[in-house]
Amino acid sequence: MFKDKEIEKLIKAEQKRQADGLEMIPSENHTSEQVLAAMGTRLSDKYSEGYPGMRYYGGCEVVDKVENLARDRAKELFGVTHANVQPHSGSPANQAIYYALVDPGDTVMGMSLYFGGHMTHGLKVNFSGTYYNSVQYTTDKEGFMDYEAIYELAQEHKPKLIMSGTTAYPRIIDWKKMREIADSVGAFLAADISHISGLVVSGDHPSPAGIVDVIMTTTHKTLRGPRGAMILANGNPSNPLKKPERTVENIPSLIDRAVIPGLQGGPHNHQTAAIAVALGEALTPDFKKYGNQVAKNAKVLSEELTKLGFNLVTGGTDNHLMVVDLNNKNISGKEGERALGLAGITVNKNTIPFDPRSPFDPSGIRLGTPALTTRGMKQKEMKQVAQWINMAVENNKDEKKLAQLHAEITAFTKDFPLPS
Ligand code: DSN
Repeated sequence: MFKDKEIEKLIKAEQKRQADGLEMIPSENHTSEQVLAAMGTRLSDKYSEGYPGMRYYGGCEVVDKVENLARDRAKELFGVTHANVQPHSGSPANQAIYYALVDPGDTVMGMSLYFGGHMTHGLKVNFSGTYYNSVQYTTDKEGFMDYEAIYELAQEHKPKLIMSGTTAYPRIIDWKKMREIADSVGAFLAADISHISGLVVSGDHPSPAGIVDVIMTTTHKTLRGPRGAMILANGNPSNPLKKPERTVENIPSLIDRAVIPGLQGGPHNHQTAAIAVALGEALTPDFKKYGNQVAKNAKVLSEELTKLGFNLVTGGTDNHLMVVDLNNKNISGKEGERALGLAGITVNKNTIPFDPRSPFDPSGIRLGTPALTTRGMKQKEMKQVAQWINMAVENNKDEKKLAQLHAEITAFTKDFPLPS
């Protein structure tokens, strides 16, 4: 495969690590071989700053078609009229939304990272909390979004942009309530659906399309594409040479100008092609079944973990993930992540609402079902996975026992290969 044996060895080692264990970080997934194949192509060699039909380089006639295909599929899938498929990933895509809609120093509002938001939603050490006056909302004590409290905070601070969306929230987001809050202060409303976009496609989570002003999603989580991101909106870009006013109608132009020349250089055309492939897959009935199964699996896993005495933030899940409070198990999130990792179950440590511990060693872990569902696991397997999670947590100091569990899990995974 590779002439570079050092890198070949590492690629094979990572492939084996994924195949021999259970990837349960809810933002991860396994793409199809078709998506992987599109990424390893000559499209990677091509520079094409600009947009289809308006490039700064020659030789873009083929990549124009690639990008248009990705844009058309994105529009069809999410029911919008404009798609920008060039953001290199989620954080740069959110940066483009800020750049397009607000000025440095303006007030912006988003969910605190420590309550399930994202660092680009206004964390003080992130650009979004440094260049903008960021106001952060939290959840209630049980971990549910508290729309009344968010409304009150908006009245107090009058943000110009509200970022709604989450990375560690196990429940449905009420886009209409967020719209009412944004309208009450005249703010732009953005939805970051990176975690749930696959569930939006399958109908397991309501779509924000037609409710919010602009949508951002990464392409590699439940959507199961390559790493990357898209920004979606309604309306059509206007004359690219004229600076648009900051209005809702102008969001397509504002976003396109923010991505390039505002923030990025050349699009990654191999990545765009792989996004087009993933979107093509997401348009099939099989993908809808996949999303439905992700949600069913998460529900069963959450019920089984609860039966085994685990405390789940909000008491369960409505989507693909759950946040488990390990306080009653007498281990920290960091220790939980380590023990599960040794058993071959990859999760990440995570804060719980009002966490008394530090984010570097918080009280909880975050886990989800997108990658296991891609491998064909269903409700029956989730019951077994819950048992393994429990055994790993119960035996977290016993390295021998954890190694035995890993061997057992590796044997089990042989019936659930990575996509081929
Ligand atoms: N890193 C992603 C996650 O794990 O949710 C968010 O960007």
